[in-house]
Amino acid sequence: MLELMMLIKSIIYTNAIKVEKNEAYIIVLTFFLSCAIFSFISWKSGNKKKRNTIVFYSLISILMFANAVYFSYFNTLLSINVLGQARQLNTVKNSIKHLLDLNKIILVLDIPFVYYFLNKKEKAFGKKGALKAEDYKNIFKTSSVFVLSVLVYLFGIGELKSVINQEFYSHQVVDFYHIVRFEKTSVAEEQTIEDGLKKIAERMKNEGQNYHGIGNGKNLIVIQVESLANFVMFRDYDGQEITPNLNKLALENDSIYYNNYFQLIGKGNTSDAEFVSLNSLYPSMEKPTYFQYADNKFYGLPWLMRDNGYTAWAFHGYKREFWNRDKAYVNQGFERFIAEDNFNFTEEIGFGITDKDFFNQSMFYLKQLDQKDENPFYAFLVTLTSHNPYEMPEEYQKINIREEHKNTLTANYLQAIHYTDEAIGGFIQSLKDNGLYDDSVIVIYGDHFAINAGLETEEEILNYLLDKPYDYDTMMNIPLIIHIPNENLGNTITTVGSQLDFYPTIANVMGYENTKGIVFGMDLNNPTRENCVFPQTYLYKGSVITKDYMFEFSRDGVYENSKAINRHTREEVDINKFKDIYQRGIREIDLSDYILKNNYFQEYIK
Ligand code: GP9
Ligand code: MN
Repeated sequence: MLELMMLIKSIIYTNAIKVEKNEAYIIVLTFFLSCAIFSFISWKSGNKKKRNTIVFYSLISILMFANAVYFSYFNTLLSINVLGQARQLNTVKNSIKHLLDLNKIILVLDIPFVYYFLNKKEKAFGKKGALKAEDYKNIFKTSSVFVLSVLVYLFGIGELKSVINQEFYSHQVVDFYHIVRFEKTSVAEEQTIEDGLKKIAERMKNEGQNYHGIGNGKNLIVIQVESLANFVMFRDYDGQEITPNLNKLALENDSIYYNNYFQLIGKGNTSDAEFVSLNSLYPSMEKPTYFQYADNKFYGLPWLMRDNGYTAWAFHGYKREFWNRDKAYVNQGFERFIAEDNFNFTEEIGFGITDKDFFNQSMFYLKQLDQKDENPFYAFLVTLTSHNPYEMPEEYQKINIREEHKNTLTANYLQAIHYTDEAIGGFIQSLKDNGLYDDSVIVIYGDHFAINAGLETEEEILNYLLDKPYDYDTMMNIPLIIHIPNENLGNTITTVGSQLDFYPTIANVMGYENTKGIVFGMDLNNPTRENCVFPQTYLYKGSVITKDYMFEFSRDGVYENSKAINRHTREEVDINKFKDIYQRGIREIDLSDYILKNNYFQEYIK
């Protein structure tokens, strides 16, 4: 009976994790593996048979459910590594009601019934008629033979890798293997890595004069905005401008606006957006980078600014230890972290302190920072209110939403980001009122997407709002604005870039050269190569976004099953022309990972 339930669950599960190829093989394999595992438990458990069976059954049902929910948010399967960070999975926790549907709930709904049934069965059949250890042994043997035959067959037809990467049980094994495997680089490999890193370091030498040093000597105020997606920029909903303050700022004559700019985060959401922007390194894909590499040495933007006389402070109105910021910020180079405990709440929305409170009270600390010494300062502010699920109190819902769009995540988001936009407008005014505006470079960008692509509930409103399909390239597109009061800039940059390019771009605007670290990004104002984005979350590692194309590396790990589209016409294109760039992406990510794994800058920065 349980095997049959597993068959049904396997069908629901493969559907939930959007298996596109080999679905039938995957389902059959899960079924035979379930038969083998359950008969093995019954055969070996003696009088603990019932307990062991129900415990195992519940465990795998919950794991399937967790994977299905996780997948609908992150478009990838859960890893044991991430389970260790469960406390940080706030995004999923808060938006869970938008991710749940009956199909997923069914995966765990039957556990009490199964428990009841197993109890009843034991009483009804008593000793008589029940299967004996010998029977279970036979079922185990038969199903194991089936499992092996299916595996051999899949190997024969060349589909083994695709199936193993997606099938429920084998995914757990593959995941576990990746975590425990012991990797030692050989001397020859070390040499190629060193050569690779040397090439990356060489391409950093950029004599680009576009906007070079225009912010030199000024304060640097960077605002990383929670869930600020680019699709709301210059967009209105039934004639109501969603982000009027940001739009105005982006188009001003003293601003540069980057409209082809992308997120590049790993498992650490907001904190990875910070990490990648500050360091121009790829995020870790094992754990949130701030946790995994809190003790590493870095030479990111805060260090560069400090080496040039600046004082660097970070501001965020949430718990100090969240995302391990309190520890990670030390090696990131921040000298002080103004966190939740430094603010007073006048009201609370969503996560906690409102953006308006945050900005208003940050002004007090900014003045302190300004008066600290003669030198300019670098302030890094991370906002909070426009966080998923974007539920704003009635009085802050300023956008009139049509009846049919009400209560969608997107409609909520429009209200929340509209509020944050107003808060940013207020902050800029207050910089003027407090005499800090003219001497500051103000930089604003989004930490990551707001609405996950592929949510059925959001389709209607997004179609209404946008003029093209809401795919991953729209989802991951975030705005970047560099505003330097009284400079004659007035430019929109369409060069493709990502958070990886933030540090070299800002460093050149501020006029400081990074001579100590290695950065993987490029100064977007002085392109030296055709830039592209190599995402690893939402799209799998190996995927690429270029000026004209989006190459989605297949989720089953097989290149031939990948997909590519023209970003302008949305038409499918031949995947073969992406082979080189796909390999380059993996290579760059691995080189960056080498830096993290080996605490590379420890030796490099003296
Ligand atoms: C919490 C805030 C939100 O400190 O940065 O983080 P997120 O859930 O978006 O990663
Ligand atoms: Mn965030």
